[in-house]
Parts: sequence; structure tokens; C-alpha cells
Amino acid sequence: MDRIEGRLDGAGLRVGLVAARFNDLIVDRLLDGALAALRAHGVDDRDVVVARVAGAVELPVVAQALADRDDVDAVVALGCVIRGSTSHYDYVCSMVASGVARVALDAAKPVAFGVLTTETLEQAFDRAGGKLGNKGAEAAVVAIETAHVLRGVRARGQA
Ligand code: INI
Repeated sequence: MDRIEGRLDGAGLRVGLVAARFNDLIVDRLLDGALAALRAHGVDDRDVVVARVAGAVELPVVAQALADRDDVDAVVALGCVIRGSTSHYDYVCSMVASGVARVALDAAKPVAFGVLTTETLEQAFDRAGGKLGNKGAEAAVVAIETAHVLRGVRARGQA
């Protein structure tokens, strides 16, 4: 049996982050968590690029531009959609979720989904460094892991 698992070593990995400004009180915490997690796992600050966009709807197109760059190995998309603050919550959630998923498949690179979709601001705080952890940090670690899994799968295929 050939088992391929992703290491959580970010040394040498080049990571692009795209973060929404909408709900920046939350998204800034997700971004801080993601950057801290990348550093903690050995990603060099010089190998990190951060782009800011207006809202969650704009995340996929900029994630795509980052993923298309030869000098980016993995992308992390960060945002926060809160049901209470919009009547078009479902549209925003669906656009960002399907858009980010499509970018990952089209680019064949990890595009981690660090977008909170919550009912309330309190639930968002809980997941942005509160009692339920930091989903931005978790997404960053998943990006590192998935980049290694992809490398492993591709390397074995060439053997
Ligand atoms: N964008 C978000 O990131 N979160 C939200 O909760 C949100 N709400 O509530 O509407 C939101 N809207 C803006 C949207 O992402 C786009 O920026 C806008 O529609 C322009 O394309």
C-alpha cells in the first residue's frame, strides 16, 4: 500500500493569501492567525503575499490570480459572511464557496477555504481566535498539508 500524507513543514513553500475587508474586525483576526500559523510551520515571510479585497464575493478571482502565479504554491482565502448583516447571505456564501472550489480544481493547487459563514457576530468571534479556535490558522495549515500531499501524489505518478 502506498500511503501519502502531507507534512506540516512550510519551509520553502510560497503562499498567497487573499482576505476580505468586509467584517474586517473578524477577518483581520483570521489573517493574523493564518500568518502566525504559516510562520510557526516554517514559512518565510518573504515567501508570503497578502492581497486584500472588498468582500467575500471578490475572493475567488484574486485567489485565481494568485494560484496562477508560478511563484505561489498554495493559496488561503479568508473572509466572513454573517447572516444577520445581509439579505443576500445565501448568494454570497454560494458564490465564494463554489468560486474557491473551482479555483483549486482549475489551478490544481491548494486553495484553503478560510471563510466563516455564521448566523451571528458572536459565532464568528468564536471561530476567529475565540473559544472554537482560529479558522484562518487552520486553513493556513491545511494549505501546507495539501501542497505536500499534491507533491507526493505527483512524484509517485512519475516514478
Ligand atoms: N461580504 C462579505 O465578505 N461578508 C458579508 O457578510 C457580506 N454581506 O453581508 O453582504 C459581504 N457582502 C459584500 C460582497 O462580498 C461583495 O463585496 C459585494 O457584493 C460586491 O461584489
